[in-house]
Amino acid sequence: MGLTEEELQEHFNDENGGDELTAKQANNVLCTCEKNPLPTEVVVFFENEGLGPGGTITFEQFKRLYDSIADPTVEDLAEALKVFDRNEDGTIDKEELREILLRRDDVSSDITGDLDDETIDAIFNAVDSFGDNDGYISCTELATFLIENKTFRVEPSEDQE
Ligand SMILES: [Ca+2]
Ligand SMILES: [Ca+2]
Repeated sequence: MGLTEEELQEHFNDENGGDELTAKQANNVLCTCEKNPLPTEVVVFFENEGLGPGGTITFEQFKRLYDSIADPTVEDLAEALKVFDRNEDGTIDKEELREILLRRDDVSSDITGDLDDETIDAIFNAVDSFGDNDGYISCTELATFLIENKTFRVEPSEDQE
């Protein structure tokens, strides 16, 4: 496991001609390198680098991203998700959840634009009922949900199964 720096650089260059990569492109390269990150891990890395949606990373940053991807435990991911608890109240409210989902899905799919309130409500309730159903989402509940439902996709205006 693990590629040499030369191999990494080659994969990096293949994606965008050696230029900086968006979150989606970085995710593509990670998958090529058989890292298979949770989309949320890439989003958290970009956020911690001070990069919002549309931000791009250099090869140096990509190397650090590559090294940071490692099948996170619930505890690891919950800790990382705290960066999105914008008002630091210990819970992820619907607006905070919306931002995470939008950026995550921008990484893993071609969803763009807004998520309507009904979609956010449905996902919020799904995450909470996956946990303790107390009307709030903790970082731990969200991390558990994202790890247990790796293939979970936001599908606006689709009925829940
Ligand atoms: Ca919060
Ligand atoms: Ca809860």
